[in-house]
Amino acid sequence: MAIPWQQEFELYHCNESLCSQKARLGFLEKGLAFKSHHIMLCDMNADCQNLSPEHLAINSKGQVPTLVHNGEPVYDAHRIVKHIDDAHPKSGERLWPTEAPRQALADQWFQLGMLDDSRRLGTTFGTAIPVLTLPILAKLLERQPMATVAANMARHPVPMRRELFMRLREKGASELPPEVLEGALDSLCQGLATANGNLAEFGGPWLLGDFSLADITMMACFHRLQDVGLEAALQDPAVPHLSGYWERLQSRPSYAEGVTKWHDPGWRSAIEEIWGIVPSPLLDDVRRRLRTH
Ligand SMILES: N[C@@H](CCC(=O)N[C@@H](CS)C(=O)NCC(=O)O)C(=O)O
Repeated sequence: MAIPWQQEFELYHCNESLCSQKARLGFLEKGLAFKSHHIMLCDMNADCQNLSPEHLAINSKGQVPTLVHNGEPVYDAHRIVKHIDDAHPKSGERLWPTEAPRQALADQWFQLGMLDDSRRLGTTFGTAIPVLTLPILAKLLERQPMATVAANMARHPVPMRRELFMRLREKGASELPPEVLEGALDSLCQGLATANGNLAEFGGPWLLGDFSLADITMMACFHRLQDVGLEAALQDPAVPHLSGYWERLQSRPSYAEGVTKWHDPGWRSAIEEIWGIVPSPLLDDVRRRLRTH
């Protein structure tokens, strides 16, 4: 189905969405321009642009990001980044490794880091990060009247998300089944230990030696760990390669341009209200688990 378009690349994305950050980082690292369509999400703000009929015609799940490439939609952040890399291999960074052994590892991170509805929340690195974000979403939903959230969620096309967001609005994030949080903390630590191992194996400076899509995944995920008060886990002696790596990621121009420039005042004030400047109460647990991986 062709979607109306004006520029080669048009990106439907949301400022603080982790998957949107990855897509924007991909464009910045490739040095490619895109026409921006900013879509406010129903779990962040009562505007709820992701569930408008116009947006559902572009993404039937009501999710961001969607890339429209010459009128053809491409879904899922990692697929979007790989797609633009394949379309313009010579522009900017080559984001998909060219040699077979690194390709296999890039593919592992592609799967492991993805926010994928077909996997249970918290069972992979990519689905663990959103679990840790639930307190922020609960705070943002709490600021919307119950009736508004109920009316918006009634038209959410993905039952799992509809139920999750309603539950967050009604009960907050603390009602999460304990095994989901347990699983998420374990998957997070497993992912951090693997990343630390990759940096040791290839000698850096990037996850697989040269900069790649896997680093884009990490940049967005580490930024989110900072949002949820768990950034100190990246300084833990059990994962000694991560702190320098995180500094290098933050010093790339794409980080400011694709991530921090898009900070949302509502999101930022929710973080302040929940954690302030203190680390998350989960930090000790994360540090303990890092030692066992
Ligand atoms: N598999 C998709 C997941 C996209 C996704 O879940 N996006 C979130 C924001 S990070 C979203 O649109 N949430 C709003 C909703 O589900 O209503 C990807 O990797 O891009």
